[in-house]
Formats: sequence, structure tokens, C-alpha cells
Amino acid sequence: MRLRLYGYWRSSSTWRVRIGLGLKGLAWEPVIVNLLEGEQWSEAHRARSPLAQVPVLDAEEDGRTLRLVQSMAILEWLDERFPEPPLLPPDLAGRARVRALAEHVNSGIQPLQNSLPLQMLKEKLPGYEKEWARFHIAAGLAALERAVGDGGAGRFCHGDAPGLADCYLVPQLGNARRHGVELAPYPLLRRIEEACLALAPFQAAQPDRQPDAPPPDRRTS
Ligand SMILES: N[C@@H](CCC(=O)N[C@@H](CS)C(=O)NCC(=O)O)C(=O)O
Repeated sequence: MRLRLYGYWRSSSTWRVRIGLGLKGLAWEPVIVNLLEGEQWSEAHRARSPLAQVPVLDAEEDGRTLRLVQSMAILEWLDERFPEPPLLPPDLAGRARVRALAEHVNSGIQPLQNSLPLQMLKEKLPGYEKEWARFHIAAGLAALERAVGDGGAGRFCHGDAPGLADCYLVPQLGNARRHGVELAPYPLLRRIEEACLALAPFQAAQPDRQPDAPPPDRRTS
């Protein structure tokens, strides 16, 4: 199977899928959609993604291409298509817990600090977008720290193996740093992040390791 991941080096949603692909040990090709230059709005990309977003994963097999959007659907598909090692635990309650932790980020934090709403805020209320992003990221991480700390965590968000929730946690902490959010109040999340970043699939998925990452002195905020 040939896997093509449409994404952008700094997109935290693409980052989630890079981690998942790495945990599964799958080879994939990056196709760059430069969000800063507006490539997501091109006709070609809108045909791939109705919301003009990344990630999009194309899975080509036997001359047919399956096109997948939304990181949660992509990661769940990967987990069902390539079951080992699993991204979700075997028990029903554990699976619900892990999906809920991932959703804390996917629907509870990231959409509030995504670049499109922040850009609109910046146009209407210049300067307020920074306060807005920091507030929502910090509030969301406080909730996530409590949720992960419910007794189900081990070395990782759920037990001692990395999984779906960790694919969401690490990029969200990356976004938090980018927006200048103080991470000291979330010791459990930071401890899990450290355990994740000791693993090669998480290291390879880091934004600054991607082919489209500009040199540090040419990065804009
Ligand atoms: N829920 C979606 C979120 C996707 C998303 O928000 N992608 C962002 C980048 S992280 C995007 O493409 N933004 C378009 C833009 O900035 O115009 C997913 O998990 O795939």
C-alpha cells in the first residue's frame, strides 16, 4: 500500500497522523500543502478536503485510492487496517477513555486556537487573538491534566504503551508552547510528553524534522 499524507510541517493535526503512522511502522510520502501561503484554498485541495484543511491521507492499493480526512478518522482507520501495535486498548471502557482524551484536544482545544478563527479575531479585535488562544489552551490543558490523572495513565496517557491519546497530547503541547502558554501547571502531561519524545516515532514526527520546515531563522509566528 502506498500512503500519501497531505500536510504542513507545523500543522498539529498533521503531526498527530505522522505519529500514528510512525507507531505503526508505516512508510509514507509527504505532500506539502503550505497553509501560510494559502495552498489549502486551492481548488485542488478543496477537492481533497471539504473544509480546506490538512491532514488528508491517500491510501493507494491495487490501483484504487481511498481518501481519508479528519485525523481521528484517519487514525482509527489506520488502527483497524494495521492492528499492530494497537492505538486503542482492548477493553471497551479503556477505548472510550482514550477516545475521550483525544477528543479533549480534537474538539475541546485545537479548534479554538486554529489559525482561521485566530485570524478572524485578529482582524476584528487586533491583539485579542493571543489572549484568546492562551486562555483556551490553558483551560483545555487543565481539564486534560485532570482527565488523564483519573488513575488510567501509566507511562503514557493510557497504561504503559503509547496510543491514540498520546498522538493528540504531544502536538497540543507543541501548540501551547508556540502560543506562549506556561506548562508548569501540567506536570502529568509534561511527564507523559517526555516519555513519548523518548520514542523514535514521536521524534521523527516533530515539526522541525519535516522536509517543509524552514530553517529556524526564517520561521514566522
Ligand atoms: N479536526 C481536524 C482539524 C484539522 C485542522 O484544523 N487542520 C488545520 C491545521 S492543524 C488546518 O488545516 N487549517 C487550515 C488553515 O489554517 O487555513 C482534524 O483532526 O483533522
